[in-house]
Amino acid sequence: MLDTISTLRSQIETDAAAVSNAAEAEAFRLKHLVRKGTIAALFDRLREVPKDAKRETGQALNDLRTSAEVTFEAMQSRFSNAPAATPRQDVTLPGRTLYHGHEHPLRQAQGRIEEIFTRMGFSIATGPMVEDDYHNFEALNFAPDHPARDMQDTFFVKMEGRDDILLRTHTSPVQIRLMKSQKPPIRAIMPGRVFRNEAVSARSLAEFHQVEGLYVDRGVTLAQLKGTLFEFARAYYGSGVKMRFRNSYFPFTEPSAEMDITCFLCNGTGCRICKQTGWLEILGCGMVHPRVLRNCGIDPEEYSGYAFGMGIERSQLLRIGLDDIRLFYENDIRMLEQF
Ligand code: 2NL
Repeated sequence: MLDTISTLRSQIETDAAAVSNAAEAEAFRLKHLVRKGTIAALFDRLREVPKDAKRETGQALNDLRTSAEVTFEAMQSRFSNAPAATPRQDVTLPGRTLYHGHEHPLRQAQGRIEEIFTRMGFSIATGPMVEDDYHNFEALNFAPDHPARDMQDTFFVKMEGRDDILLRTHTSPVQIRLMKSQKPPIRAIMPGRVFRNEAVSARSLAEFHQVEGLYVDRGVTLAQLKGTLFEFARAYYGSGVKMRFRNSYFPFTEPSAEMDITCFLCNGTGCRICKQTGWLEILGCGMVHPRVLRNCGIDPEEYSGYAFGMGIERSQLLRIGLDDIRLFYENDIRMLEQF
């Protein structure tokens, strides 16, 4: 019996050496390792072995079976990893697009405006959105009965014992705080969220964004204001734009102006966005009213200043050539993806 086992071991080794692919490995298993295979057949004959040799013979058979199994497992892992067995890759398939987020177009517009002004020496100042009447209106020379203070234009905040708390209607209160806390020269822009009690339409929202700017020093002039704003307009809207100033009125500036640039969408020939005028209004500005300077502890005999303000939503709509401010707040991915 031990001779038979030895012969089978040689046979198995010969068979194993001849195996060269997965199919032949499977044939090897079917011949030697299954219930009706060569090794099992010898186990069946263990009954015929005399009692005193049973232990040794059984041990030899077990060893044979274990080594055949190990041999088969080695074959299996060798052939199943063979390149021919893995599915082919189609290198012509289109790749998978990786979508990643980006800044909201309003935040992008604010970033561009900030960059242009910081390059010209302005710093960036921020302040509270919940303000009081003094910082939002009174210090800015609004008359006590000015219509902007009306409930219809301003959101007031209910607060025990106070009737002067409101959501800021512009970022000017940040400038008031800055002028009260710092000595000139002051040169800063104030971007931020502002609130007005207005009906939502294509042109206006109750919540939007503004950038205001302020420069206070000795000898600040209207000519410097024009030069600075012109440089801004060229950097932001394109080097080809022309500009014009129209006189205007704000309680906090004197004189006051509004600035137009030539419509860069139609090159001044007239289109839907410029309402056939060839001009786009982009901001309001003026020389800081002496009373506003005095309210902030700055002597208007010694110092002068200019200020300006623009809507961020509006500025971005003009750049894209669209005319519905609500587009920025619908969060339609087809809109946002284009920026
Ligand atoms: C506009 C016009 C403007 C200012 C804002 C300002 C602030 C202080 C003093 C004087 Cl503290 N002026 N800001 C001046 C002129 C125009 O904004 O149409 N904004 C959207």
